[in-house]
Amino acid sequence: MRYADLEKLYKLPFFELLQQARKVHESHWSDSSVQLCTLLSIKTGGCSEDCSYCAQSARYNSGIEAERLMEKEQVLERARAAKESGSTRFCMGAAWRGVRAGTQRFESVLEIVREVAALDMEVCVTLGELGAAEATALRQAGVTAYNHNIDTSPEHYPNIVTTHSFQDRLNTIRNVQDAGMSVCCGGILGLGEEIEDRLRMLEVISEFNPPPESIPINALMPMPGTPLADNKPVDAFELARLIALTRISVPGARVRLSAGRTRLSDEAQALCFFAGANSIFYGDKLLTATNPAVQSDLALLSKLGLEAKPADRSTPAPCPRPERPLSPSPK
Ligand code: SAM
Ligand code: DTB
Ligand code: SF4
Repeated sequence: MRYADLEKLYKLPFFELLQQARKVHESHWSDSSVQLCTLLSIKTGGCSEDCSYCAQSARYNSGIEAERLMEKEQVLERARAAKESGSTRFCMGAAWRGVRAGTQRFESVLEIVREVAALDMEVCVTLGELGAAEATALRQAGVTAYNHNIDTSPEHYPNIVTTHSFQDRLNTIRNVQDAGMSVCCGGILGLGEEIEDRLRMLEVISEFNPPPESIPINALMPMPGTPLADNKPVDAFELARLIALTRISVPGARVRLSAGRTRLSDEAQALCFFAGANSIFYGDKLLTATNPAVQSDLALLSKLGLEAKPADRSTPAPCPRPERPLSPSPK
């Protein structure tokens, strides 16, 4: 969707925007299902990158210590427990700049993926930068979706990260799409960005070809020791607005109400579901930060009459739209 159209929508009175989002939601999603995804950090901390929001960067004293890649059996235990608690997608994250085919650590990840896939869960990984060979190997091992966020606008990105570029992020996303995996790509609100940056981010994401299968919208969880530790909390109405815009601009994507739910009331979360969110991270922990308890999430879903979505490993990656490039169009 073009920037000008996003801007027009953004300027609508809140209830009008929500009404439009609701209409789009209802015409694309016949049920009231919510996708439950469980995160596990399989390799925590010590990351070479300088993402200024992240507790796992080795550059900041956030109190998160660098750990080694978890053992396969431990990961499987957590995946089985996640399945047991009703989760259908298991998302494994690693604090790496990227992975390279032929290395021991990449082989270990492939081995873990094969066994998690055998549990009949949707398997998502987020390992940083990928080349074509790595993307193909992950797909063959059983990964269904790859999470790689663009996080903010191309213009604001260099203020947030300097050790890799926005274009590097897009290149990885291209490799993921070419390998036939679904793309999970979203961003963070609260990075000191302007409204224009949020709209630009959505412009880029909504023009991906094929469109992303899921879009995580995170609200910054300020991490002590990071440059953004003192940023002010994201306003719940702003978050709901962005979710509504995401729903309208990518109608077929699962829009995930992601990091930052611990700061939201049940009512604010309900507003976000109404605006078009139909996916959450489920489980008491995100990667290093806390998430609402499973029991309180189940209670909230039940109060709202929302159901957990069943797993679907057969979900194909979204089909390409004809003739639309994956690159940010000029403003
Ligand atoms: N290293 C990989 C990468 O950068 O893609 C994967 C892990 S990284 C932690 C995954 C995403 O988590 C980031 O792109 C960002 O959107 C989100 N994230 C990280 N720290 C966050 C924070 N403090 N608050 C909100 N979202 C955060
Ligand atoms: C995403 O968009 N959010 C998740 C997942 N993808 C990997 C991560 C949120 C991390 C929140 C901060 C933490 O746990 O350290
Ligand atoms: Fe590393 Fe990812 Fe954190 Fe950036 S967001 S510092 S790449 S773990």
